[in-house]
Amino acid sequence: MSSDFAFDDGLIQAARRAQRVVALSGAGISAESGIPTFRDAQKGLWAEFDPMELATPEAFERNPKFVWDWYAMRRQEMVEVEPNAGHYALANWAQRCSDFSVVTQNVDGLHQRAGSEQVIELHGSLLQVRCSAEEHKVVDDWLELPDEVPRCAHCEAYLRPNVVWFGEMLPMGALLRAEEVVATADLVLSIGTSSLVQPAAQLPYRALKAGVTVVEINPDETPLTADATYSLRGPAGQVLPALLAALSH
Ligand code: BV8
Repeated sequence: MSSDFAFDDGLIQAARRAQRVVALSGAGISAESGIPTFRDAQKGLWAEFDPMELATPEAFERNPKFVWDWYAMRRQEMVEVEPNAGHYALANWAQRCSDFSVVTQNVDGLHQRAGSEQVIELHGSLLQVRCSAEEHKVVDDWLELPDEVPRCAHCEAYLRPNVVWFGEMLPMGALLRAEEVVATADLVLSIGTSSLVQPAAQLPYRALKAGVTVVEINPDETPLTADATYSLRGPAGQVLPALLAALSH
């Protein structure tokens, strides 16, 4: 595949040798699948609301139906989108490594649909719903009601999306595992994230501190750009397939 990306030889050598690879991904890797990032304008009913305000326990407390419907709309959106070349490139890259982990901030499940097997979801999953009162009680099916939020069949509390809201702790197991894999990797890719949301934004710095090569892939600069070992300015759906192709030349 011809590509107009000329990769630094040092990057190609490091990526060719890397057997333990970690891909950290943010909303930007799903942008080319048509899913708006949190920085893009929201659509419809929620257009004038900042997602950072909506993705909070306070918003759900204040207006559970409004927040529930925002997630129901985003879940519905998932039915119509597909993984893109960036997701597939990561799934293919894993074939040439002994250990390839995806650590994602995304809740859209597209890495799994593209065939990635080791996926750590730091912020939960849009496709899952749980009881708002019983912490880890994921509910497989529920009845969508026109005028109210579905309730837990067990305890009658509202159901809620099984995602991590702002101000909520990340699932500890996922975070610990993510910290472990980045610190013991040969190569870390930071793809499509504004590197602003904590504690996910700390992960590339853990890798750098452990002497691991960190490659950022983003059309824009981010707070990580100055510190990354390499920073590639471009969309993940083009850069990742081109980088993977360059490894097999
Ligand atoms: C916690 C699930 C602590 C929900 C998400 C003040 C008040 C309150 C909290 C805080 C505060 N200051 C700091 C905090 C902590 C807060 C935080 O980091 N805030 C920041 C923003 C200031 N973090 C938290 O609250 C976390 N929890 O800290 O708990 C705690 C301690 C003790 C006890 C209790 C609690 C929880 C954070 C998780 C929030 N949930 N998602 C849902 O999805 O609805 S985060 C959500 O927003 C996304 O998952 C994503 O991670 C994040 C950012 O979204 P986007 O901007 O859309 O995406 P991203 O940042 O990845 O940017 C897109 C990038 O892609 C851009 O750079 C763009 O250039 C690039 N791009 C675009 N196109 C492409 C591309 N790249 C490649 N290819 C392309 N084609």
